[in-house]
Amino acid sequence: MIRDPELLNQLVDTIARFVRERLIPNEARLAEEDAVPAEILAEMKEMGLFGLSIPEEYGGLGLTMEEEALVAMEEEALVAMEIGKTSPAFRSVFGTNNGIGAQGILIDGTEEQKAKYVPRLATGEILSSFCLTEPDSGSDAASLRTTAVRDGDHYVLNGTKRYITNGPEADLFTVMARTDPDNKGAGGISAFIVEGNTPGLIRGPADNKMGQKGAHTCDIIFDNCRVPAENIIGGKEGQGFKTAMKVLDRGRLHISAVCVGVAERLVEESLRYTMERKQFGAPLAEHQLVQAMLADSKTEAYAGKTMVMDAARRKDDGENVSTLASCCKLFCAEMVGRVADRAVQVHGGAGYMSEYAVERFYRDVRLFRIYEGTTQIQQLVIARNMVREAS
Ligand code: COS
Repeated sequence: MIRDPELLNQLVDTIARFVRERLIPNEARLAEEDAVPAEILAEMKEMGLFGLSIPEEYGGLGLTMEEEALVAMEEEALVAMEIGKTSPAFRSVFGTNNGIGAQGILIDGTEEQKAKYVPRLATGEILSSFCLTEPDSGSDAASLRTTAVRDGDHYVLNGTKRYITNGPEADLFTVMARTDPDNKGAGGISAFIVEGNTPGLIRGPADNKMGQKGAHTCDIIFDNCRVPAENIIGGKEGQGFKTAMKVLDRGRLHISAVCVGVAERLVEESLRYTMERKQFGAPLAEHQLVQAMLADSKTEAYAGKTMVMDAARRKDDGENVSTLASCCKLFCAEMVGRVADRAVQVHGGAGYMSEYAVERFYRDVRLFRIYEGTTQIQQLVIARNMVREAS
């Protein structure tokens, strides 16, 4: 649902200018320092980027899913028209506050929890993070082992969370932990809001990743970490797994939009390069085998965009889009992988060199097929929902 096209256009224009004038000139620094420069972070906060999808009553811009998807795609697409070197890490720093870091509180939190934390998430005053994955629990999220034992008016958390995005810098964590030791499945899990400075919350060293430099992950270790009982999301035990799944339904749509944006960016990169470079006496873009790759990438990016916009609209209309979100994530994450592969291919030897953006994107997009549920988990969710609905 797009509420006011003119206002949305203004927002997209402002973001485009920011990308052109501030992000692109700082890309080399981002990669070199493996960190978003402090002044860029301050400007992102100033612009309201941390609260794009947070409701207006909590100080955000309150974008609908369709608006958010458009902005998410547009950012990448607009960058594409510029010099052509940027990193999804710029988005990652504020994306979590709009997405998996804040949505657990927004979707299932009590009014008190929302009032206490969400306004500060919307301004970027605090950074957030989502702790589900563990060393022995990834795709099988319901098997998590982190425990939360009630002790008076606190819960005591023990366990390790792994590959936690924004872990090194987050001020606020949504943590899924087992409150019922006798229930080894989803029903034994609760979600907690844990402040980053709570004694017993220990951050491991930053992970050394394949790509997405500037976006950091690490282990988060809970060692007798005492969390006020009032910080259990929604005030009820046993709801945490469902909260996590609802957060991921939304997150999967957002990631799909990002995949489409990156794919459009890569199509632009591929087109520009193949129109400039000549072989056999003509630009590469006029050779039919190259044209086939350009056309396939354009078509697939368009298909992904259409899917994401449809699912986002349905979500805004109140439909349960769990299956469709997984369809989008499955298709778009795989699609951008193919598009990135073709982008390297049409660049030839240049595509293997780090001064060309496609080399970096080739590594960056690999993550889309893994996080927020692997491709195989999306297949499982889709098929299970199909069977459930039919029976
Ligand atoms: N929304 C609301 N509730 C949901 C839900 C959703 N999207 N999906 C599942 N649930 C509920 C189920 O209805 C069920 O509730 P009841 O017990 O009341 O019936 C409960 O949650 C357990 O669901 P289910 O039995 O389907 O759980 P499983 O353990 O079989 O696993 C999968 C479900 C595999 C889909 C889940 O573990 C998953 O998504 N894994 C991937 C995790 C992931 O994405 N990790 C990435 C880390 S975050 S970057």
